[in-house]
Amino acid sequence: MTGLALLLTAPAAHAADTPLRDLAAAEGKVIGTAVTGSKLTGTYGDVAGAQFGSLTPGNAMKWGTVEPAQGSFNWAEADQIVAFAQAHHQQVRGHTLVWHSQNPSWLTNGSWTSAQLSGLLQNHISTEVTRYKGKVAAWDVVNEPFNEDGTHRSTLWYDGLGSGYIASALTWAHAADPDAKLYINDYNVEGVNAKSTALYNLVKSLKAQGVPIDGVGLQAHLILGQIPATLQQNVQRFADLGVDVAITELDVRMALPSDSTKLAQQAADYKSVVAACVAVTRCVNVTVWGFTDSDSWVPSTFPGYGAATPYDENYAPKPAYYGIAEALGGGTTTPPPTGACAATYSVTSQWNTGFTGQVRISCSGASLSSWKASWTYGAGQRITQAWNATCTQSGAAVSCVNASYNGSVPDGGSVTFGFNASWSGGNPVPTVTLG
Ligand code: 9MR
Repeated sequence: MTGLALLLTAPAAHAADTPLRDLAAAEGKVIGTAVTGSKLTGTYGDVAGAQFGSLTPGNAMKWGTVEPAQGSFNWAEADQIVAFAQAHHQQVRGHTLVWHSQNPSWLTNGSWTSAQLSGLLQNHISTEVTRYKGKVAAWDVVNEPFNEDGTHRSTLWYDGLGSGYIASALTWAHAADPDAKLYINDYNVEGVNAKSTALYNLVKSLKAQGVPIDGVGLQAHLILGQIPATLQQNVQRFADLGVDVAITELDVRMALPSDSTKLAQQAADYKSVVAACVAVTRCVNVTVWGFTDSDSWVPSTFPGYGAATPYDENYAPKPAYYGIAEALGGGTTTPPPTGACAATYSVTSQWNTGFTGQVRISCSGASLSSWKASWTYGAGQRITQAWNATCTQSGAAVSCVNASYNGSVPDGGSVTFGFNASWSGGNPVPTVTLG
């Protein structure tokens, strides 16, 4: 069997495009990604280093990671990420000092007086912030303090220390590194709603009390086609309080499987989020929560959902990557098609005067609703009969269009058609063009 595949589009990485970090810098912004330390080699490391100006350890700086047993510290992954960032002239966003989740069991299972709890928290914050003094540009000091209705979440910290734990944590962090920018970070606070208004009121009151608060982090774990309409307005109202704003954990999840329509919507969604940040001077950083679909929390947390990041699992940039680039002013970048459909021509049997041929049209990351496959015979071959397509031949030019029932080629699917033809002298394989 002889085969020839023709790629219609070029889905490969576009190395010549201006890196996102440079586009962002030209806008006075920083584009970042969450990373997993053990993966920072090979292509993952290359992309993380080249495209992003800021790294957030996805898990490496959480209390449960850094102090799994009381007084026994494990800084290995955090140190590695910080060293990588320094080598690549990147900022680090420290994540996170005070949270209700991913705490060590010795802490959560302990029974502490509020004085003990306060001492533990102060010690944790001082130890970690001091270790990375001058190396972490911004800390998510407090993570996810609110319920959806804007009341304080019941946590180890709130329950044991009252709402004042937030001001205390910020004050302790500031004492350990006065130059680090200190943030409160939460999810579902991207648009104007009860939760973001509670965060707004908290920041306003902390500012009024002189508590060191420099920024708010809007996580932005978003759903395809559901970017809050009030995002930019919300970013602006925080900026107007006199704090910086960062989009700290951006991803846009979709019901799987992805297809070209969803990927185009995702590109628009990423673009609109980044554009909202670009539009507000005090929005300083947009960080994606993992840059590749191979390193995302989404599929395991939301079964049936995924494809939430700007690169696919093989590190090829998706339309979302180009959506980000466009919002950062990379206007000359033309997003490539989301994938490719390929036509493979093969001779399945051949005898002294004739042969049977087949063309398979397969799509990956793209789809077709109708198709036409064309080629030119170079040695006088003539189609005599075709099935699953209507083929016409004029001179050497052959053109086959889909039958009424097989025009649609889904993303990840294929269709085939066959034909008989005559030949003499030679039967070279032609190049098939899809149109
Ligand atoms: O990406 C993190 C994932 O690897 C962890 O399993 C998960 C545990 O909750 O935490 C993820 O990161 C979270 C971040 O720290 C805070 N906001 C929500 C993120 C997604 O869960």
